[in-house]
Amino acid sequence: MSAAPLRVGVVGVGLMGADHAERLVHRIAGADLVAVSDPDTARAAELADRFDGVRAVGDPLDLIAGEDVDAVLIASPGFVHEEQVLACVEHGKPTLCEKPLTMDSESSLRVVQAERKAGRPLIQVGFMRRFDPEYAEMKRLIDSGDLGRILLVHNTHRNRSVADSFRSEMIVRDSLVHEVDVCRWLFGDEIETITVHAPKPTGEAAEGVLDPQVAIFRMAGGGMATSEVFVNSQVGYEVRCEAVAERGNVTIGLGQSVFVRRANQYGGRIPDDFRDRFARAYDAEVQAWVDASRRGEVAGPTAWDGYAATAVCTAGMESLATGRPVTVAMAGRADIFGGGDR
Ligand code: ISE
Repeated sequence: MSAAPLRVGVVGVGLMGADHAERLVHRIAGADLVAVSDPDTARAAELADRFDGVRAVGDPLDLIAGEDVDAVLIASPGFVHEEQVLACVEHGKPTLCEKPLTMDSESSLRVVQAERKAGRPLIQVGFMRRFDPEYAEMKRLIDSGDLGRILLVHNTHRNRSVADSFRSEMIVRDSLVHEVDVCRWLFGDEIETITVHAPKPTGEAAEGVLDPQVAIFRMAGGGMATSEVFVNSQVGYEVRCEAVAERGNVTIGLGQSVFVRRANQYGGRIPDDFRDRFARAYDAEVQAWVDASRRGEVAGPTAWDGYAATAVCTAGMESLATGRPVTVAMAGRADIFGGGDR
């Protein structure tokens, strides 16, 4: 492990990027935040001013090339990820890229190929749920084999509300992508076919947006999963997952806050959004990235995981549009890695 702290630049300082910047400064060991970048230069400058020794950079590609930047955390919108991740790879910089890796499977494959050509793993994809203590325990139990083989997974994913610009296909590409990764990870298997159904939409969604949606995955090894994604539920942030195995089942996300009784009512708190619900997961994810980067390694979800998830979502967006099951088209792993493990 390098003795010097990892000098990190954050690209994109919207909700998630600003949250990661705070995290890097206040909660992550072995890292120094040195630069931030955003098309909204005033927002980047305002964030940089909050910390000592952090510069605001106009062009994200300048930040990525910066000699004072060892590693890059990309929290910009998905449509600029390909260019930014490829620039990181070109400069040989370890990168933590928020999901989705890119907008479609072809561009994600280009990223996998570029990393392969660079000759060493550099990319971690921000599927933070793998670092959540509840999901991690669920995975441990499933992998222990004590409950037998995993047969089914049922996911629920609800946001209180989203901006009107969050369209139907984004529910697949930006939200359901988490369930795609969770299912690949829990089953240890690829998703072969995806079907996305939409009931009559809620009146709380923007005009023309199909919300909620229900996706069905068929895993290559015969498992199945269902996922409800409802991004304008009006309630709060609710993520639940139940894995059904041959001799038992595991549920996470039932809520762990204190239980209060008051004025003839009882109940606990529902988190506001993902930064709140998954705060510990984000901390663990970024710490794992910093530690691995200082060792010259990559931890957690890889560029291949990002590509596989994008390939499933590309098929999912087609299913949403056509109403039919769509077979996921993916390059063979061996064609890219020649039988190697990454
Ligand atoms: C957002 O981008 C996230 O990644 C959240 O985890 C997810 O719940 C939300 O639906 C997405 O828009």
